[in-house]
Amino acid sequence: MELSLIGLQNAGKTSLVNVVATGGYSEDMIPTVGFNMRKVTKGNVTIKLWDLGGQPRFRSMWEQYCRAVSAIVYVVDAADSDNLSISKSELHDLLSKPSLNGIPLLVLGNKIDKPGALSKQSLTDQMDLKAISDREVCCFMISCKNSTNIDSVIDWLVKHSKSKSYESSSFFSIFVFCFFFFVDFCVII
Ligand SMILES: Nc1nc2c(ncn2[C@@H]2O[C@H](COP(=O)(O)OP(=O)(O)OP(=O)(O)O)[C@@H](O)[C@H]2O)c(=O)[nH]1
Ligand SMILES: [Mg+2]
Repeated sequence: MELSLIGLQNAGKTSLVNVVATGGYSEDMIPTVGFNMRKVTKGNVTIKLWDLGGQPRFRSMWEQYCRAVSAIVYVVDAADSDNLSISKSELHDLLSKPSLNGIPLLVLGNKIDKPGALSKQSLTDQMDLKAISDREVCCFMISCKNSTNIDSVIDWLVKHSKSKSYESSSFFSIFVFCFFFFVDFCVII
């Protein structure tokens, strides 16, 4: 499965990739220039993660990297109330693109270890997540620093990769069934 990680600069996207991939966390992070691609294997699922830069100059490429993915993961710094309204408008702008219609969305409120971090209810309200009705939306509050709720994030990602592969394998089975039915039919005739 392929996923895109987006959100404003400093939200903790690259930290999340590191925690999911290796469990490692560092305070000394270099802002992502452009994007990074990492492949992470969990059980029998391999996830290709596009970790995109969150600075304003990189936001115009978010849509392009979200088009073919199974899910969009949007990371928000839940302790940075000053930038919450920008984060909200960037998210809603992105989701208004017709090319991204219906792609499931996972919103992660990160840095809940910090004093003053929002609750899940406040984040849901302030990001206006209830207004998103054209796709599946899920929200978790996490801390990359303390590895809080990282297991729930991984479970969600694996579950969504399974439903995708299940869907494609069912389509494949139906196709094979129809093909042999048609061949039998021609032979009988
Ligand atoms: N307290 C705290 N700090 C965090 C947490 N996650 C990330 N950080 C810090 O936030 C800063 C930015 O993290 P990055 O992972 O580089 O953020 P980013 O979203 O990838 O930023 P860009 O690449 O510029 O878009 C770093 O100093 C991290 O150590 C967290 O859960 N708690
Ligand atoms: Mg980064």
